Amino acid sequence: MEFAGSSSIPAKLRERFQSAQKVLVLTGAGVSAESGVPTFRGGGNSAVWKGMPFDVISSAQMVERDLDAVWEWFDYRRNLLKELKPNPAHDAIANWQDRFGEFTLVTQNIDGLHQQAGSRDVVEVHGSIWRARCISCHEAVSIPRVGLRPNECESCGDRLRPDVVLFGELLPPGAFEYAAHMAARGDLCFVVGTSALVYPAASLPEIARANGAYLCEVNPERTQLSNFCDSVLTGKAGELLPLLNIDL
Ligand code: BV8
Ligand code: ZN
Repeated sequence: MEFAGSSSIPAKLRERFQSAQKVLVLTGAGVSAESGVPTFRGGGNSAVWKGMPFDVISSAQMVERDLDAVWEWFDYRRNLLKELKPNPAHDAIANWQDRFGEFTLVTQNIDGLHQQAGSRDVVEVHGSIWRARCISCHEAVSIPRVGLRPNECESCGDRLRPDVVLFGELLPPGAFEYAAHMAARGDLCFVVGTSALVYPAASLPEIARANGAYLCEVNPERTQLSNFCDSVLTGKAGELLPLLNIDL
């Protein structure tokens, strides 16, 4: 395993980066931290909303119990996001999509910043804060950046809920299966800005490594995945990822 300070990219990783054909990137809240998006677990404590830990307010049960409270939580986060822009980490990853024979970007983030940076075909395994869906006919509708969010379903008139995957809910049909399939085919897998604690998303780097991919973690802190990695870049994604695009 090679450790790298913020300045240098280990030769082995750079070699793999230059020879890779099939690359998968998994991102978490940390890739958006330098854009000003609060992470869930930073500085040792986890996000709390009105006294509720985030995995309580962001849970299937809460939609049953109090959909208005769930909307309040996501409305608050959407309003935060409106002013925020992608950072150099998003830009670097967007730049990679045309560099490799096969490239797959899987994100746990619902903020849409990868797409804003120009990334195409982003696999949003936990949904998007910029969409709502009907609680009965499941028709999805996009939520405008400006103006009010729609309140009821145009097709059946029933209530809408955030089109995000809440704790205790299944991931979007086929999203995880596709991501797992691409992870198993990859020769290089980056895990950027995630504590890798939420499943099944956290199993993707394990699948990639188990199928022979070179695994690189980018994170200022160690995670439960670090010991599992071939390379660990300790630092901020916005500072480190652009270094990989510099062809020595
Ligand atoms: C499900 C959307 C089937 C909503 C989210 C197996 C074992 C144990 C538990 C389970 C299991 N399988 C299922 C479970 C239950 C649960 C789970 O995993 N629980 C965990 C807590 C143990 N999983 C589920 O419920 C999933 N569904 O399994 O369905 C099922 C159905 C019924 C019953 C059983 C099973 C659905 C999970 C999805 C939930 N929705 N998001 C919302 O956003 O509110 S999860 C949400 O939290 C995020 O999407 C993300 O996945 C997670 C937060 O993690 P990170 O993104 O990694 O963020 P975090 O803050 O933790 O870490 C940030 C990292 O960045 C840090 O390491 C930090 O050091 C680093 N960083 C900071 N700055 C930078 C940086 N890195 C780089 N650069 C920087 N500048
Ligand atoms: Zn409907």
